[in-house]
Amino acid sequence: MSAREYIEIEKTYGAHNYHPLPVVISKAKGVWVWDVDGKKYIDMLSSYSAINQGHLHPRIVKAATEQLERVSLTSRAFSNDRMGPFLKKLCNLSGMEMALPMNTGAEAVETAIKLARRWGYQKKGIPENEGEIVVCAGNFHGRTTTIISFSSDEDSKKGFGPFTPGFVTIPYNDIMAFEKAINPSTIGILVEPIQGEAGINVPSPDYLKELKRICSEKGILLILDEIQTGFARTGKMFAFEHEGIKPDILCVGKALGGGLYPVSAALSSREILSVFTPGSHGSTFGGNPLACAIADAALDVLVEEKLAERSARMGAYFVKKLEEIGCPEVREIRAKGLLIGVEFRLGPGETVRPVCQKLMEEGVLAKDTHDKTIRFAPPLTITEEEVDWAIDRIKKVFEGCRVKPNPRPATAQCTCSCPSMQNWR
Ligand code: IF1
Repeated sequence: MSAREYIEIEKTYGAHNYHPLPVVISKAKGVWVWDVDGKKYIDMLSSYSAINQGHLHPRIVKAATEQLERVSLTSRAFSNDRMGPFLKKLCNLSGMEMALPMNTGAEAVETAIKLARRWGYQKKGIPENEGEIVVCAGNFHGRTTTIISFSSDEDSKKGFGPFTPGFVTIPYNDIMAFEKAINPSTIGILVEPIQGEAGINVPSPDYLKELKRICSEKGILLILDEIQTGFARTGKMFAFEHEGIKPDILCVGKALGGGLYPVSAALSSREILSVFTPGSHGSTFGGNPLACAIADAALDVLVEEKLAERSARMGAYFVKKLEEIGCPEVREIRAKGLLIGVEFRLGPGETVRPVCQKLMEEGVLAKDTHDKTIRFAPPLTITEEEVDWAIDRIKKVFEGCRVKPNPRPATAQCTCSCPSMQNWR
């Protein structure tokens, strides 16, 4: 079948909840992917930082195939020989005392919300059902109904009400706003160390440290969502390490699964996690032996290949090369390690999708976030030569095309027939 035929079948039988670039990937290895016509591309998205170790890392694939010869799923009705050792490794790596394994990032965040609420009622003495969790405008924490209840992105929440109460929104990177929001019902704050989807928003240097100071003083919880920033993406194993603090609850996912399998977890102290008793929370696949074997190997790769140090080094190199392009259309480059956002000067209604389309034609797969920013987040295994390969093509596109207005149509100008598609993910 041709690429066009694959796209047609996908549009006929798949819901149109995405507007993907017209590329049909059939093979991947390391930082490279190939489409059905054999054309090679460099992956600058890493499935939103879920492929930090590179596509199909041999050690992680080996761990998966060996485990598939043994046992894949037992449920938590019984124990298995992979979960305990994996959770011990994850706790030691993050400095947290205990972990609750789940599957997707949203499930880890939902787990953290339930954990924080029950702690608020049982340990802090907040009256039942009156607890408040502070969140930040521009957040992205997943797509469940409770999580989108506190989203500030209309596309993510319109038409999905009624919404879950108990969340108070403040501006991101605003310490005074957090202090003002705190009241006797406040349980804590849920926040991303760097806001990914909002456009790679890197906060002030001491933001997390200040949040932690206030939470400690007030006896409330700092809940960090490191599902996108975790596992070496920002140049440290976890973004909170840049500020020398630790969260009370930590949500992780994406790259924990080594690009092979959905693996996530909510981590905390024994004291906080003690509010979960048998029957109070769970999941069919959470902590399954296949997930744990894969994640165990995924952690080993991060540590033994020193991917955090590599992310810091290659991120600095990548940003330097982007700055040297000197594209007048670029308003700002924001980065931490290999989490890089390039924001363009655009008029209202314009998007950078045409730039991403041209990058794709040159062999660079990247995605815009919130219309004006292109995210460059390659696998952390990327070499200097591979960055140079990408930069040569990025330079050609940035220099060659003035970012054309791409008015947000009442109906999509996309190739798909759905009228409601406003932007693409
Ligand atoms: C989509 C965005 C990124 C996340 C953070 C929790 C989750 C995510 C910080 C939930 C997931 C993914 C979801 C995917 C696109 C992508 C995304 F554009 F949606 F916002 F990365 F920025 N916390 N992010 O980034 O994890 O349940 O997906 O495993 O939904 O379109 P998940």
